[in-house]
Amino acid sequence: MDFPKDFTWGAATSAYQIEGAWNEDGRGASIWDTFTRQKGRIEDSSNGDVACDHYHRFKEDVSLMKEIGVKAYRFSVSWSRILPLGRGKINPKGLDFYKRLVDELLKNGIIPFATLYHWDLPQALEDEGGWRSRETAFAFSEYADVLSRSLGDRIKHWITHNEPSVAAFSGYQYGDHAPGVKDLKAALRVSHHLLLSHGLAVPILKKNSPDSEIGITLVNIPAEPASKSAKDREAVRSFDGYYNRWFLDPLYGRGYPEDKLGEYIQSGDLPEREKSFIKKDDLEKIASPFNFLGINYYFRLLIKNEILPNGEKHFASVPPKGKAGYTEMGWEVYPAGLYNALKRVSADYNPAKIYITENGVSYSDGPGKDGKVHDAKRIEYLKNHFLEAYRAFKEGVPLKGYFVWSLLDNFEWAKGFSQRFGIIWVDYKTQKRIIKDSGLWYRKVIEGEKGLE
Ligand code: IFM
Repeated sequence: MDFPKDFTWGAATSAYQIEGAWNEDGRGASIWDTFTRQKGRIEDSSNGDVACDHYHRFKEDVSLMKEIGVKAYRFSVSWSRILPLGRGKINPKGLDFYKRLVDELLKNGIIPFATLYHWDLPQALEDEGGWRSRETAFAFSEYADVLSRSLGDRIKHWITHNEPSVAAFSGYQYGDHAPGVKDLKAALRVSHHLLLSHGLAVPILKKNSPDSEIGITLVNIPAEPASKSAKDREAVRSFDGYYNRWFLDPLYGRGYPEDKLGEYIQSGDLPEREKSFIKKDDLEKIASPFNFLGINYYFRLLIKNEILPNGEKHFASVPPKGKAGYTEMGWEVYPAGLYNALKRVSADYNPAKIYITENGVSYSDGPGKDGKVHDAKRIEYLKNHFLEAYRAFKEGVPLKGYFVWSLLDNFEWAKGFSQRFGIIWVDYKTQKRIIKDSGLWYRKVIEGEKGLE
């Protein structure tokens, strides 16, 4: 591997998953505070009230980043720390926390990449309809304005949204994420308002932070047909339209994919075009030019065609044939999928810059008798994914950086604390941190030591 010297090796986290301090210094409630308190929502009945207590320990965490040698840190901002009710009254203590965090990063030579929305909508906005309401997109642009006016001098890399597909579909179609709604109609509305909010925020961020770069992060799920049949290939296209093209196409100025629009209008999941919540000019706003595309990659899916009892054509995922490795999330380990995702996005949409804004793995290895964490499987996983990213880079994909998910073990949403993605171990009782072997190995990769592959 011979990435250029300025390649941005980083690590990523998000606010609700690590910060804790859920009711301190004027922070308002978010939908995850509500959701985690509902019975049966979270596998181990935990919540992010304390999590990694990063709010109080951010200096220690920055010093660990420095020890690992990451060049950049991707974190998210808690909207309800800044605007406790989602809009209107600003909470200066919330802004102050992120100023202190960013100053600490800069002091240590670490580039901050700030994500505005990583799923923690202020509960006050949810009470007014949340992302189902168009007004939330405008509240988001107010939040982007407040944040970038205050931190635009220090932060030069902004990411509007993290994985809007997950926010829309897990939050509103499957209901396994906050706010726990199960309704495809709602999810499609939400996806549009998320994209619209991105489009509204881009010019605001540009204005308030003029020499910065702005992007959006999408999780890419490369799909492959389960067989060679035409039906399975058609099902792959349908899945890809649902999960990938639905977001990529409008961001890159193509509007929503016609095949999916037609399908949803026919099934009644989208209103007829003239009555639609997709208003004139929205698509132009969504396609507002931005600087980089963030790609998160975890797994591919093998897709087969399925006819539902009501005759509707559908897709389903099937397990791969033969022996496959799985992570503790139950996801197939498939490094070539990262290469495929990068090549495909690059060929079809031609983004000027791509960052892998998340990739990593959940394995629960903890401290051994020697007090160290020997997570050899994570090293193997990362190594193989780095190599696939490098393969794509060598073939011309404009890959500028790679953020490992995650810096710290943390609160894994519906799975609570049962999953550990960190390159740093966190003991949730004592809040002690230990850099895992993978973190020490990552340092060598970043330093450019030869022979690691
Ligand atoms: O922990 C999540 C993160 O918040 C978003 N991307 C996937 C990760 C692993 O599930």
